Formats: sequence, C-alpha cells, structure tokens
Amino acid sequence: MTRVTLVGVPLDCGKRRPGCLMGPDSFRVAGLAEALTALGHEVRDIGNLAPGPAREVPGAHLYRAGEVAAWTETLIATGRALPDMPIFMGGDHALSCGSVAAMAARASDRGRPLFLLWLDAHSDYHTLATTESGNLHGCPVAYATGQPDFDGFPDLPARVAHENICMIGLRSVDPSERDRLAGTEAVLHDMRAIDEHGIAAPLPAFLDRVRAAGGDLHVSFDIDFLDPSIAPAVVTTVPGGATFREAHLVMEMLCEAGLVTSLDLVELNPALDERGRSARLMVNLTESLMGRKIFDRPTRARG
Ligand code: B3U
Ligand code: MN
Ligand code: MN
Repeated sequence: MTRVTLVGVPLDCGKRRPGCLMGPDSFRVAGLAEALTALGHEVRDIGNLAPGPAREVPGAHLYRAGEVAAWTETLIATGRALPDMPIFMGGDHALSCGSVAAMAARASDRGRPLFLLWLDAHSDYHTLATTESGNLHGCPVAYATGQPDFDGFPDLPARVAHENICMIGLRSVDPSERDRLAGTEAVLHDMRAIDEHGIAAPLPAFLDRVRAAGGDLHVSFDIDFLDPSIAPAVVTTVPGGATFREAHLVMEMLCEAGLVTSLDLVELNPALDERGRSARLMVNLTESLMGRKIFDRPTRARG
C-alpha cells in the first residue's frame, strides 16, 4: 500500500494553445483516485494549487515566463513538504520545472539523490536563452539540472545530476538541445533505439542504479510519449510514439521495481480529447504503475 497525494496543477502558460488547465479535473473525472483506491492505496486529493503573483523574467521572446516562474516557486514550496507519493496532475510540462525541483529538494532533505525518468517525445532541454518558440514547456529539464539562463526563476534548492536522468520516447529534439545533451551522461533512448532494442532495454540498468544509490525516482510522463493515435488529447502531435503495449510494459516494469516516489501526468489537453479516452488511458497506465497486473511475476534477477 502506498500513500498517494494527488496535486492538481492547472498550469497552462507553458505554451500558446490553451486547454491543459482542465487536465486535473479530467483526471478526476476519469477516476484516478478511485482506481488507485481500488488497488489498495490510500489516496488524498489536496485540490488544485494556485501560483503567487508573476515574477519578473526578462526576455521579449518568452511566453508568460513570469507566470511559469511563479508556479515554479509555489510548486517547490508545496512539493518539497509533501509526504509519501505525490502525483502532479497537469497542466502542461512547464510544471515540471517546479515538480522536479521540489522532488530533488525533498530527496536531498532526506539525504538521497533524485533520479528522473523522462517519458516524452521531446527532451525539454531548452534554457530561456536557447528556446526558439519561447514556450517554457520546452525548458523543465534544463532548469532542474541547473543550467544557466533562468533569470527571474527561483534559485534551485537541489539540482538533478545528468547521470541520474533517463529519457525514453524521444523523437523531436531541437539541434541545440541535442548538442548540449550529447555532452552529458543522461541516457537518451530515442524511437530508433526502441525499434531496435525494445522499449524496456534501458530500464533494468537504470533502475539498478536508482536502487544501488538508494535514490528517489521521479517519473515525468508527457502524454506525447504515447502515439497520438491512442492519445489524441495533445497539442504537439508527434507521430511514431509508444504503443499501448509498450507504455504498459514500461509502467509494469516500474511497478515491479518498486522505486517510484513521485509522478507527473502532463500535457493532456481535454479540449482535444475524444470522449475522455486519452485521460482514461493515462489513468489506466497509472494503474499499471501502481500495481494492476494480470499475474505475479517472479522477482527479476539482478545482474
Ligand atoms: N522543442 C520545441 C517543441 C516542444 C517541446 N516540448 C513540446 N514541444 N511539447 C520547443 O518549443 O521548445
Ligand atoms: Mn514534455
Ligand atoms: Mn512532449
């Protein structure tokens, strides 16, 4: 049994097209709390957070960056103090500036490192200086790893080390992100690698590292990790994403490892959904992450 805290984060300012502010309620309507309760977990929904006043963030090309910075401040302050397993119900991916920073701070308060599993078509590794779109949902990994050029954002209480990051599902990475990530130790598993080696390939080694380090593990699940044919409620549709079965396998392997300490569910745009099916799929996948399975498996041998 896990104690789960659902945190609504109706942040919708990380990109131009509105709709993600309805995400938290969509997850509620799709029955996230009930599904986790039925699996035997203790679930508490603390409602939706609200940001403080916008901060001063310089940069004419940036879209509503002062509001993202204010959300980041709120999320760090609230998230750091959350017990047990928070699930951040977004909201767009700019919320992960705050959720990841908060979980890194919480882990460091507990004397542990934070590991980050990034399930996304995008690497979201822009800084305020490199983003061409000006949309801050493309920036959270750069912020959480402590890259420069986040003027006006709160100081990071603890940064995530690149060697503690694994990204799976990549298929839209801008050249400047690629060049800067290439110089780091982050594990980058793009769709080519998935086709060649299978979606599960990088997981056992990564999870072994989390376990060996006694780390916390934050999973940041962008809906565009999934193929848009099964999850249409997304603004930036990038074809060629994870299938239903691949996504469930990732969640089941994470569940089996028993290491996940927090989760983001982001970028769901209910205005673009088809009768709630994308929200239901995200809930379904969260159920797999939290223990729904067909049969028990013998514990995976560790190499
Ligand atoms: N890298 C591009 C596109 C993008 C990032 N995240 C999403 N789209 N969803 C950018 O705008 O930074
Ligand atoms: Mn993203
Ligand atoms: Mn994405």
